[in-house]
Amino acid sequence: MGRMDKFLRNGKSLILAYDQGLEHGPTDFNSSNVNPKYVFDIANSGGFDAVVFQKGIAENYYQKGGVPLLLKLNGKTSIYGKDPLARQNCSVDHAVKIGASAVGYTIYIGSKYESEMFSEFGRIQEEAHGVGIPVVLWIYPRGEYVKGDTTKEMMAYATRTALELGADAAKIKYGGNAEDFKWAVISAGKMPVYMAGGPKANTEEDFLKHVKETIMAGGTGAAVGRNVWQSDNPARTAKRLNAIVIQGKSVSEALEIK
Ligand code: FBP
Repeated sequence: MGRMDKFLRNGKSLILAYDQGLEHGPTDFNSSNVNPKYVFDIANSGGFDAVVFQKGIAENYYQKGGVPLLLKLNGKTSIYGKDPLARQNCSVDHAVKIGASAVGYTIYIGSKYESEMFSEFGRIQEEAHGVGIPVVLWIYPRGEYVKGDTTKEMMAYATRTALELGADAAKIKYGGNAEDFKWAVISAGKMPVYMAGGPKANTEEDFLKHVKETIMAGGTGAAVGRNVWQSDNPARTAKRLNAIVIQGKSVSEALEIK
C-alpha cells in the first residue's frame, strides 16, 4: 500500500489548502472565509481528501474524525521579498498528536537558502516515514536567479527535485501549457503531482479548464484554496472539481452541475 493511498479516489485526489492567512495575510479573506470553521466545513462536505492547515489553525479548529489533516510544517509571510526561506515551525510528532494524517513542507528551489530547506526536509521526511505518514512537498522555484517559475524546465526541475528528495507527492504551480506539465509529471516518476491553484481565476470555467488540463497531462489532482473558498458557491465549485478530477468528466459536463 502506498503512503498516499489514503488520499486517493480512483487514483485521483483533491486537497483544500487553507494556509494563506500566513502566506499572504488576511487580505485573501472576506467575512465568511476568514473563519477557519467555514473552510473546514467546505473541506468536510465538499468531497476533499485532505485539508491543509498550519499548526495554530489545526489546534483550534481541526476535529479528529473529519476530513484528513495535512499539516504544513513550515511557512512564511509575504512581507520579505527576496530569496525566501521558510523554516519548520511544528514537529512531526506534534502534527500527529493534533490529528495529522500527512505533513507538508515548502521548498523554494533556486533560493539561496534551498540547501537549508533540503536539509530540514530530509529530517522531516525520515521522521514522517518513521511514523508511517506521507510528506507532501510544495515545491516552488523562487529567488533572485529564478526567471520564470512555471517554464517547462522549472516545473520539471521542481517535480524531479521532489522525487530526488523522497517526497510522497509534489505540489507545483501550473503555467498553462499542458505539454510542459506532462513533462513535469513524467519527470516525477511514480510520485503523484498536484496542481496548485493560484489567485482566483477570472471565471470558474477558466479555473476548471486548468484543472482539467493538468489531469489530462497525468496530474493526480488539485491542491487548491482560493478558487474554492473565495467562490460565491464553494459547495458547487467543490462538486464540479470532483466531477473533473475524480469522475473524469469534461469541463462542460462539470459546469452543468448546479
Ligand atoms: P491557492 O490555491 O489559494 O493558490 O493555494 C495554494 C497554495 O500553495 C497555498 O497552499 C499557499 O498558501 C499558497 O498557494 C502559496 O502561494 P504563493 O507562495 O505563490 O504565495
